[in-house]
Amino acid sequence: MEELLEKLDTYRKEIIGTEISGADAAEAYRIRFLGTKGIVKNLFQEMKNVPAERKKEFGQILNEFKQLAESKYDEVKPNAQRPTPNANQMDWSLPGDPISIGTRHPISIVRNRIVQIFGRLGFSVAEGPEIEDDWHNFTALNLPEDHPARDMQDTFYIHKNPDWLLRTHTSSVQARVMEKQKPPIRIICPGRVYRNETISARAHCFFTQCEGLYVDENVSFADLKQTLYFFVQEMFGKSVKIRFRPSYFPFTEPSAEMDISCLICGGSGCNVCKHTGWVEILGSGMVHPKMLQNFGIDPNKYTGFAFGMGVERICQLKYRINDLRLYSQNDLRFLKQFVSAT
Ligand code: 2NL
Repeated sequence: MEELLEKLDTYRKEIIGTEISGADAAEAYRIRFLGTKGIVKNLFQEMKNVPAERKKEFGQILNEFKQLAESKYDEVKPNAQRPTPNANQMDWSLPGDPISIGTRHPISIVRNRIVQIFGRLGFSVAEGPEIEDDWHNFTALNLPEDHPARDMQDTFYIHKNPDWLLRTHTSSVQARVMEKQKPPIRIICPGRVYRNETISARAHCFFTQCEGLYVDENVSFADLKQTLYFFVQEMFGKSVKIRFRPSYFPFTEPSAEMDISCLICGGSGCNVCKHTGWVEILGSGMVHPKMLQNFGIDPNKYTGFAFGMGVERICQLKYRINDLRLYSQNDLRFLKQFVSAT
């Protein structure tokens, strides 16, 4: 009997002292104390072992204990049981819960727009692997062994096999197309590329590139200029002007970087264009004859132009985004500002 009273005391302390949160904990409590094989049931079964003269006293104690156990459960029951809906009490005319369909990522919007503009000029989309081999990313593209882009500091290599790396540009896709397909080739290659960079507002270890390649007979620098001029007018508006500055890329000769007149100040000078009136948007040039040869394309018969642009950069100019990190932070306050059907 004394033993039973001690047990009861321990259980009482447990009931008062434990905090029950959530449906699972409430159900576990119910089974432990109030279930068909629970503590309360067991204690009532002990009744038969209690001496006759103390049965009344023990019965009272047990009843109080049962009430305590039940009242604790009543407190947490709302969490444990979902009310069963009663068809007569339901208001069927209430509107349903809205389904949020989200918005397209700004990089997707701009990439789709680039693809659409070049699509109208007869360019089709080509895609390839993000994990590349040295040949398609560097060697085939006329990037020699000692080129700084090949430095461990600039490129992510795969430890197990240093012949594999994360592509640093989508030129590797163009290399794969030229391997298989003969001219005319007119492709646009959007995709993610990787550089071993410290992340800041102006640099990231990955970005989205969009390269283009046109190889055929009689393709000239004039075609390159007019194609890219058409592109910026479609992307940024008819009033945009362009200019080319001589530059260097290992896979093109001659090479040029293209600027557009500043969208913010229209050319009169502001912070965005650093008071020059111009902002750089892409690199381009005539495909190096050596590269064509690498793929068995006769450079005496065929010529081509190529260009490459960072989609983040185009997006930055179009939507005035001042920090590259915003693109990959998944902050809804940023993402919700972009709405597009395509
Ligand atoms: C840039 C500059 C460029 C190319 C990419 C290319 C590809 C092949 C052959 C020749 Cl397969 N050229 N790509 C050419 C010039 C510039 O990109 O600033 N990109 C973000």
